[in-house]
Amino acid sequence: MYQYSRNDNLSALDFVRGDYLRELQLARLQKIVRHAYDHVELFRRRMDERKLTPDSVRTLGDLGKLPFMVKADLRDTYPFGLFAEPLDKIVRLHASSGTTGKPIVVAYTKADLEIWQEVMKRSMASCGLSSRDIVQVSYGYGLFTGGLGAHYGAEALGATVVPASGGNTRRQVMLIRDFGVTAVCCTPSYFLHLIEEGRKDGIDLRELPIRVGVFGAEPWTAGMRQRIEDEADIKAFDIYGLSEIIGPGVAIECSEHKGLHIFEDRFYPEIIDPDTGKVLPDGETGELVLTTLSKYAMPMIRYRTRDLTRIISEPCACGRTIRRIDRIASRSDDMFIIRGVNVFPSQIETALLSVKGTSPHYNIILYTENGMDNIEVDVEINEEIFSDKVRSLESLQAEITHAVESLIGLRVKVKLVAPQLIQRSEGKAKRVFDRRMR
Ligand code: DLL
Repeated sequence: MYQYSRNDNLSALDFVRGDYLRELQLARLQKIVRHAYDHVELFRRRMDERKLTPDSVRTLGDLGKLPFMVKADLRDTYPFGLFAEPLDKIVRLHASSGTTGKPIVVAYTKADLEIWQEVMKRSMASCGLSSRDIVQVSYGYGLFTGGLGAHYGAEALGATVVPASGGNTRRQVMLIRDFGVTAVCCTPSYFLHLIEEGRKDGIDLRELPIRVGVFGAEPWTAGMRQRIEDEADIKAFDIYGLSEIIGPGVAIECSEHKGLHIFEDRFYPEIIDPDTGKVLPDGETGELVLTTLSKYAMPMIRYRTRDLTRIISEPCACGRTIRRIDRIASRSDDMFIIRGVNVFPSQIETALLSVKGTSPHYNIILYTENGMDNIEVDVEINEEIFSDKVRSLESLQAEITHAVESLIGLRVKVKLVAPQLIQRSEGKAKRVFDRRMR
């Protein structure tokens, strides 16, 4: 039996029975594989090398035989080499810069954009939003998919959209107050910045109508969510996506906040062992691999996201029958190895925020001393801690050091830095600085 959760106005597809969904996925998969084979040279070559044809896909399980696609494929075929439709059918391009070299370019047909809008509309509804909401979109507008993705989804829902884009932070807070904004879409790190800038102008988000945050585009921990929810008195929802697959709207939390529902009628998820490429069963953690079941301008078949998670197939109390993925705590390429120990930045954030009174503004610096790799964590302290007579800075530093060291099992140097010294982000936060000598 399907229980419709509060505030839902999702399309019927969210409630389809599992067996029908599998049939739909297979039909869409067969069609998209044929389309990619017919129009994308790189894909056809890899299929041919493996003596596979589109007819080799007879069941969903057959997907496991197909070759993977990786980010380098997009760079190697820059700019239009993976397009599967002629340019006159392509109506939008987006690009993601990455840290090095050429950007990766992604393309959409009109129908692809409609699907994107639909999954974003469902995402907004899953956060309890409706046409009565005023939604401020503070993801960057432009080549980044965040701004326009959230914009069209919120608009399709009938909400009143405030297309603020990133930056000009003080004015953003003013708009939130003056317009009575009820939801903000941005990166969690930028929302922290909004809270802080508001305070400087005597605006406390807790006293305003804002009640929902749609946060994603970067990893954030449960501890960070708690801080944000407490400091703004809102409900924070985790939204996941990536340019290569569509942008935001691949997966979203529901009111249960126990994982992100993946819109698997459009994006087929697999989890693989990142070292062997072997498909892992639901429940096991590994690298998320996604196949776009109906994106025609640039189909991605078995795209290795590098994001680490697991599939949760148990039914969700919200009533949606599509599966969930666990929050993406990290990417396989975020991990660093210090003296043989694997460390994820998210572990450091978790430890840091478990200490009462710490600020969520920090940097992780990797450096070499006497030939050994080390970690330094710079944590900003706020004015309150400065003036806290009860707890000395030394004891705070010791507490943080202990929390981080016991979680990661390595010695770390913790430095407390003065308020406002850690750079604030307007989009995706950069918190790890690798200054190791190689
Ligand atoms: O960040 C799309 C997006 C925009 C998602 C707005 C959510 C909200 P890219 O710039 O291509 O696209 O970056 C994609 O960001 O592979 C993850 O590593 C990371 N990422 C995105 N959402 C989350 C999330 C957009 N909720 C890359 N949690 C992905 C953790 C996330 N990491």
